[in-house]
Amino acid sequence: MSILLDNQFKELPPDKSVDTKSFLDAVSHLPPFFDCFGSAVFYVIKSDISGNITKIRKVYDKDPAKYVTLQDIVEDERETYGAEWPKVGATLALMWLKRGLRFIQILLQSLADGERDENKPNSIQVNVTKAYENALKRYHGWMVQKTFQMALLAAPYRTNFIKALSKGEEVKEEDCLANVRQFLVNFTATVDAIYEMYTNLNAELDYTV
Ligand code: CIS
Repeated sequence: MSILLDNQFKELPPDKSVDTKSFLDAVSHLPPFFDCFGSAVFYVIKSDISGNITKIRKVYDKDPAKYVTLQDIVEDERETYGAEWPKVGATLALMWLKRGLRFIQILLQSLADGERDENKPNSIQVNVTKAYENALKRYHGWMVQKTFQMALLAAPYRTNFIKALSKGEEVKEEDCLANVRQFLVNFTATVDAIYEMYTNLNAELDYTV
């Protein structure tokens, strides 16, 4: 069975609010996935994403009835933190987490669309680079961009990546990509909704790290 279909995101309601508990449950399956890549550079990414998730969950666990949606958390922190907001708390953690999720969305969409380097058909570097340039590069200074270059060299081959998405089973590429397309429906809608919320609440920042 596919890891992606085992961890589908929930369909959004008409008001596009994102249920905090379902969101946290879905994204918590992401960090363990990095263990199958092997290279040390992925531990850095894993720990960054895990830190974001832990920070959001800590706020949620304080009062689940109050923080039913992600927007409840961000709006509450706007009141609580005043001038410090939005570069603080779960608002900051979600700001960065959504960029990582956008990266994954673009990467998976690019694979599903069949984009590839005809000279290196078993490489996903072209897909990873597209995702990076669209989702993360503008927020990264020179040093972190170098870290990306290292991660790119350690990127798995397409066949291994697809096998990992299929829990190590041998599956036809086309079957796996069909699962990817199905996963992307609710995943993309969720990531889009979080981006829209940050724009509407004026919570987006564009500093570089
Ligand atoms: C397959 C090849 C992938 C190559 C990936 C290359 C990615 C780019 C590498 C750049 C290295 C980034 C290292 C970290 C940089 C951080 O400095 C930066 C800023 O961090 C933030 C913190 O998060 O800084 C803030 C202060 O300014 C705060 O400290 C904040 O933390 S807070 O607020 O919580 O305290 N962070 C970033 O730039 C974010 C980097 C995200 C990178 C995401 C890369 C994802 C790669 C995924 C590849 C695998 C795809 C797998 C697809 C599906 C798997 C399915 C799994 C199950 C289903 C789960 C559903 C999601």
